Amino acid sequence: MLIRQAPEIRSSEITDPGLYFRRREFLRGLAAAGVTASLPAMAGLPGSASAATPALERKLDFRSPGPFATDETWTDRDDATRYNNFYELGTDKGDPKRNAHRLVTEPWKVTIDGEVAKPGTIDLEDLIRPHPLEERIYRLRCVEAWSMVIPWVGFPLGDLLKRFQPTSRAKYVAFESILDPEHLPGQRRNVLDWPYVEGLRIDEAMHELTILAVGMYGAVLPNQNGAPLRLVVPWKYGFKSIKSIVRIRLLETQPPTSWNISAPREYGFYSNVNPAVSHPRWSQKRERRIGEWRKRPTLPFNGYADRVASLYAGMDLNKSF
Ligand SMILES: Nc1nc2c(c(=O)[nH]1)N[C@H]1C(S)=C(S)[C@@H](COP(=O)(O)O)O[C@H]1N2
Ligand SMILES: [Mo]
Repeated sequence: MLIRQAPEIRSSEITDPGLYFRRREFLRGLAAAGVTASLPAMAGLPGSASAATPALERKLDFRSPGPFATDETWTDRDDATRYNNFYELGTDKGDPKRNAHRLVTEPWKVTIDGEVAKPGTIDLEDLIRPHPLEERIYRLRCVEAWSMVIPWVGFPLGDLLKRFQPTSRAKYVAFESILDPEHLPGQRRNVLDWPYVEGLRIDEAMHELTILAVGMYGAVLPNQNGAPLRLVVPWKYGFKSIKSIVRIRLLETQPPTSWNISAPREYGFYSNVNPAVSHPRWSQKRERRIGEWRKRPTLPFNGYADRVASLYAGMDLNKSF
């Protein structure tokens, strides 16, 4: 059962379907035509949240409850947007929020290529428009043994991939985050190889639980949470849920992933949440839900075993961690 904990949102405050992303497109058109002088005037229009409006106040229209929900208490929205991992914006948990304004998200294009019949580079707006948004209340379990419960707004990654028609050779999906060292302070240090890259096996990518998120808590994703487009794979450790995606490539062979490159003994390709496989430097048996003191047991596949364990039948998850 879904228990709504968001503050009541009056329907007049909700932008009509896709308005937010359509408006981004409209503004780009204006900018291209050199009509930028009219921009301030638009800021006051009802429903036309300006770029200056904080992301969390730009409401999205979505289906709720979506097909997958947990009745667990949602993590406090302020915690979920001020305690983040986003190394492009700094390595401390407070850095991503502090440096959020440095991430430039407009305009935003995504390239979908590799083993697909219809590769292309497409504006964010065109990428999202065909997909009805829905709410998915998922746990996010960081490998650092903390977790959150977040109401994401997004759509299944599989629906998007199908539009580009994967070929029969597409066995893996590689994701790439923005590379913009001029603006992103973390990318001027070599804490990781940039850009941040991640990957999934094709069946994981096509799985009904795997989504691309464009929002959280009923509103547009704040930059620190991976605006404008991020992956959410709820049965894997948080680092698989790559933020600010600019490229999705279908491949015949397993792609490299940032954390595996940086510390192969500690982070594998699969990275399924698994209390039975310890990180070399700490246990994964328990976790602290942000906002709580007591620790709770970590569940296999982060509690999604009934839906995903079959994907790994016959694999030794101690080796394929
Ligand atoms: N591009 C990029 N994506 C990323 C990261 C990152 O540093 N860069 N950190 C990952 C890690 S370790 C976690 S736990 C989640 C955190 O997501 P959140 O800040 O929205 O809770 O984002 C993941 N996605
Ligand atoms: Mo993480």
